[in-house]
Amino acid sequence: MIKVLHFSDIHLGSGLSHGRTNPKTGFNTRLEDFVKCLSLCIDSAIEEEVDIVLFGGDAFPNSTPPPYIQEAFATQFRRLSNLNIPTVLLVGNHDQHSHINGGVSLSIYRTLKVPNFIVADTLKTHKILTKNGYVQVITLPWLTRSSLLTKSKTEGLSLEQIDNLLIETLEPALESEIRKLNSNDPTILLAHLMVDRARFGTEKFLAVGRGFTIPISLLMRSEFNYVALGHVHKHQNLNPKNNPPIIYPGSIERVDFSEEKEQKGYVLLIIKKGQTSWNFFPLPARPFITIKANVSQSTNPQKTLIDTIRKKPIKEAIVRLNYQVRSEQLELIDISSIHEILKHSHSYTICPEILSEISRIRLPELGFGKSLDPIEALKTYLKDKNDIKDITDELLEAAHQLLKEKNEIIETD
Ligand SMILES: [Mn+2]
Repeated sequence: MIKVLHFSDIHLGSGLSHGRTNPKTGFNTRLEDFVKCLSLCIDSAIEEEVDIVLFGGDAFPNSTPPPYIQEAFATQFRRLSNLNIPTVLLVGNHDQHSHINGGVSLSIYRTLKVPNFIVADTLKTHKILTKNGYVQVITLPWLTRSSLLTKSKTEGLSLEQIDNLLIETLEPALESEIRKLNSNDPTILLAHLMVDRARFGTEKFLAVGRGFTIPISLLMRSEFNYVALGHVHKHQNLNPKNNPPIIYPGSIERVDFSEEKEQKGYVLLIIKKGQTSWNFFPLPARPFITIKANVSQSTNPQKTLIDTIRKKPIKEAIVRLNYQVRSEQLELIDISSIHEILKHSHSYTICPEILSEISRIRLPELGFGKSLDPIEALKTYLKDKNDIKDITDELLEAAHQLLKEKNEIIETD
């Protein structure tokens, strides 16, 4: 029997703008929130006496975190090393430097030869001895187009063609790792990637327009006892039949408002005689609350706004207040009293949206309930701008270029 703790997407040091300096420690409170959730994961690994810890990638928001954030990360992971718990640190897209190969922020653990630590930045099978025998972990870090393909192979191809070529190259490489496996040992695939079946929020496919995705058929293999994923911040099991479970544990703390409604946590699993059972354990991530109010029809917008805020459990939460108001109502709102109420939250932002009748009439194509792609929206905007008519084509060309670059960077989750 092998017991495993699987967690991912720590992103230590991100979202600091939602925090404030803790006067007792001098650290940003959001860094402390993330460290708390990380330390609870490590506590659990130790208390449950797991045989191995698998980290699914994205340790920090980028590949060059400041030393005090590196130190906070190392202080927690060191507890695993002290107890000789084998730990695999997989390299995610946020851990990679755009010009250097390998996971820059994590490679220090390899350089220092931290006992029982593996930094995984290549497709490789690791045969790891735990206190309960061998485990085979195939590691698949975040793939970039340049990591598998040479420039000469991709020249003149569209992004879609390059993605297809990437999958065609990955498939036999993964197959060759699978054929080398020992069928008697528990086997786990640990991968940082976007699977075509991944969802986030409500029923919305994450994959659309976000670059390279892997077909789930590549991961649904009977040779695997468990597929441990990283990258998508919403916890989900992509294979409800559990043959094998294909799990995103999600991030351990809320990185931004897009994760407002998601539960955060980690996964504990047991592989016993080829059968895998797993459980998701929630972490006490700080709540994010969006308060929406439309006071444009209210005779007492101040009261409407305060009543709306008072209905929400804002204490200790990160709050954003979005309200719609007509410009002539602005003087009816005493913003300092709104600040006074919101001060009971952990932190807050106030975003008033001033409704203007004129702009709505002028651009009906951009009206409520309509959606346009960015290029169409820009064209609609430019149609109305006589003063910049002569550079319309250049602006559109520049927009196309920007969107193309955005797709190439694939800096998603
Ligand atoms: Mn990622």
